[in-house]
Amino acid sequence: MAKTPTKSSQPSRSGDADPELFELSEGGANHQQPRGTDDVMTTAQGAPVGDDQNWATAGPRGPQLLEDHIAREKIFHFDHERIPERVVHARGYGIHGHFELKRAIPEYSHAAIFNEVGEKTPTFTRFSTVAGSKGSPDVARDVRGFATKFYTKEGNWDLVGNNIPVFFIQDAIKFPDLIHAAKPAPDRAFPQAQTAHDNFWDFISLTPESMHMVMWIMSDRTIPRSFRFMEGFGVHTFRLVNAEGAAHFVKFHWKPRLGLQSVLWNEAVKINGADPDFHRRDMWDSIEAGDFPQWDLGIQVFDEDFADGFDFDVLDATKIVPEEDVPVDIIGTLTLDANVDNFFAETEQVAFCTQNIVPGIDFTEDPLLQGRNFSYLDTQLKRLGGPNFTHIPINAPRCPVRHFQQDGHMAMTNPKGRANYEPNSWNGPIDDNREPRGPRADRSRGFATYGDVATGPKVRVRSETFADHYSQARQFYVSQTPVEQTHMGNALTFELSKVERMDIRKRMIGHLRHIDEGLAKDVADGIGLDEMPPKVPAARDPITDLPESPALSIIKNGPDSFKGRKLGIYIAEGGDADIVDALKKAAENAGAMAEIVAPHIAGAALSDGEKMPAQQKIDGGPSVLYDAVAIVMGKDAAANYADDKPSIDFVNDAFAHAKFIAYVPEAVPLLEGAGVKAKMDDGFVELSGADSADGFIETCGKLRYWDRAKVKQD
Ligand code: HDE
Repeated sequence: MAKTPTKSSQPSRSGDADPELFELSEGGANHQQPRGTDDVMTTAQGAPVGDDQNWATAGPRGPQLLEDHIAREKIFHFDHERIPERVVHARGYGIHGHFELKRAIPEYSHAAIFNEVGEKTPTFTRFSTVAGSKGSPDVARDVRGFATKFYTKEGNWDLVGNNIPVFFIQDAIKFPDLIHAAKPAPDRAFPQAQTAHDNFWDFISLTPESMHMVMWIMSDRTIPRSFRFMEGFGVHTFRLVNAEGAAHFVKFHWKPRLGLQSVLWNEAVKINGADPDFHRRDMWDSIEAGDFPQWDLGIQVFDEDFADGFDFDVLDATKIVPEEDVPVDIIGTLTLDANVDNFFAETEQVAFCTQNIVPGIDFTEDPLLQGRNFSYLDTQLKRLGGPNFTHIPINAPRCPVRHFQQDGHMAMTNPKGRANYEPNSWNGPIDDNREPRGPRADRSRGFATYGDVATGPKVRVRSETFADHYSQARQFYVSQTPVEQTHMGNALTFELSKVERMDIRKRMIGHLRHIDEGLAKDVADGIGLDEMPPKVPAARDPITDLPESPALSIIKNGPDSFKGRKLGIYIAEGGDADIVDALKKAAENAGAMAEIVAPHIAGAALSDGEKMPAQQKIDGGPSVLYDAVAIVMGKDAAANYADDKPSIDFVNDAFAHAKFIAYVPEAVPLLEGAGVKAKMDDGFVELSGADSADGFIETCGKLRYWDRAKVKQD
C-alpha cells in the first residue's frame, strides 16, 4: 500500500549522501544507513560478502577460524540485538499518522500546533499494556498506554497518556512500589500480565488513593476490543499559555470516532489463547486495508476560579473533572494512517518523554507529572544507551535543531564550526560565510516557564486537598449501566478469589463499602465471606451524592454502526453462496470486515458448486475473534458438525458473549448440537435469503445483545 507523505517528510540525518550512490528506504524512517544499489550482500562496513552461510574453517571438518571477520561481525551484531524492554508499557504497538487542527485556540495557547487550522502535524502513536513484558498477550486485563509524539514546527510535543483518565497513586515516589506489586512476584516470576494475585491487591488495599482507579480497572475499560475503540486521556492537569502569558488549566481527551467497545472477560481469556496478538493484528490489518482509525482531540479548559471551587484538587491525578461540569471541546483530529516499516527502529526505539512540551503548553505542580518528567528522560538513557536518542529518526524533531550539545555515544550530528559554547564572540549568524557564532536563546519566541507562585517550606506531606479517596470511585460506579456494574462486581470477585490471604480480601471489601454497599456485598458473597468486614477508616468521608456522569460508561457511548468491526462467516458444504456474498458485501458497505471460517482451510463448496476459500480453519478462527457471526451451511453439513467441538464452541461462545448470530435455516442442526436452539432470542437473525444480509449487519451495529440473560451472569 502506498505510504502517506507523513513519514516521508522525515528528514534524513545522513545529510550529504549522494542519491546516485545510496538507496534509502522509503521515508527514511528506519534505514538511515545507506543500502547498496544492487543486491550484493555486504558487511556492516560495506565490503561485499562472498559466503554468508559457511564459517571459514581449517579444512572441511576442522575448527572455525577467528579471523573470519564476516562470521564474527554477523554473530557479534546478533548478540547485541536486544535493548532493555521498557520497565512498564513493554508490550506496545506504534503507528504513524497526523494531527489536523480544526479549531484554533489563540485565546488559550500560542503553540503553533493549536493555531494553524488545517495544518497537518506528523505524529507517531504507541499503544501499550502496562504490566506485561514484551511478549505478553494483548488482551490482558490492564490499563492501555496511549502515547502520541507530535512532530510540531516548534519541536516535539509528547502527550503520554492512558485509556483511563485517572491513576493509582498521587505521588511519583510510589510508582516503583505500585509496579513491583503489579508485576510478577520476584521469587517465582509469575503471574505474567495479571493483577489477580496477592501482591497487587495487598498494595492496593493499603493504598486508599487507588480506589478510584480500581473502579476503572475493574470495568471493561481494561479489556478493550481493540486500540481503535478506546478513549485516551492526558490524565494530568496541564497548562495552556497564550501570547499574553495568561494561563488556563487543561485536560486532554482523545475520543475515538469508531465509538467505545470492550470485550467480555470470558472472551478476553479465550482471545489471548486464540490470538495473543489480537490488538496489534487488528491495528495492522485495518491500516493495511486503508481503514484509518481517527480520534478527536478534545480539551477541557478551566481557570483558577473553577479549580478553587471544585470539590477536588485539580493537581490530584486520581481525580477527573466530569465532562458534565466542564465540556470537552473538540479542536482537532488524529488520523493513524501508516504502519511502521520496521518495528524495532520505530516502535521499540521511540522515546516518549512527558517533559517534551512546546511553547504555549506548560506543566502544573501535579506531583505525579513532576515525577514523570524526571523518569522518562532517565529511562530513555538506559533503554537507548546514551543521550543522543533524539538522533534516532523516530525521535528526531522535524524542525530545525540548533544547540551546543555535542558528542556522547552514537552522536550522528554535532554542531559545525568552531563555536560550541556560549556566550561566544564569533561573528556571523549560522548561515553566514564568517565563522558562525551558533544559535542564541530568544525570549520572544522561545519557551517561557509559566510564572506560577510556588514557594513554601520544604515538607514531605500529602496536601490535605488530596484526602478524598472514595467519592469519585462511587460516582464512576453509579454512572455505569447494570450490565457494566455486574461486570465490575464479577471482575473484583475473580481477582480477589485469586488472592490467597484472607486479610487482604477482607481489607478490599472494607474499601468497597465506602464506594457502594451493594457492590461490596456482592463481592463479599462472591468470595464466600460469612460476614461483612468493617469499613477501612477513611481519611475523609466520601461525598455520596455526586451526580451520575453518563460520559463514564462504555455502553452509553457505544457506536450505532458496525463500522470498523469484523464479521465471522462460518461456511460449510452446501451453504447458500448468494447469502455468503451478500453478507460480505453488506459488511463491506458498513465499513466492516468479513472473514470466512470453514471446517477446512481449503474452504467449502457452496450451493453454486464453487469452492470458497477460507481465511481461518474453524479451530483457528473461534468466534471470540469476531464481533458478530453468521452460520451458512447446508443441512447435511450442519448435521455433520453438530457434534464437532470447535463448531459447537463457535456457536456457544458467540451466544455466551451476547453476539448477534445470523443463521440459515439449514444450519439449525448445528445450533441444536450446540444447545442454543431452545434459548434463541432476538439476538438471532434468520437469513431467509440474500436480501436479509443488510438488515443483519444493521442489527450488528448495537454490537451486543445485552438482554441475553446468560451474559449478566458472566
Ligand atoms: Fe509512565 N513510564 N510513569 N505513566 N508511561 C513509562 O517510560 C512513570 C504514568 C505511560 O509507549 C516509562 O519509556 C512514572 C501515568 C505510557 O513508550 C517510565 C510514573 C501515565 C508509557 C515511566 C508513571 C503513564 C509510559 C517506561 C509515576 C498516564 C509508554 C518506559 C509518576 C498519564 C510510553 C518509558 C511508550 C512509560 C515512568 C505514571 C503513561 C519508566 C515514574 C500516570 C503511555 O519512564
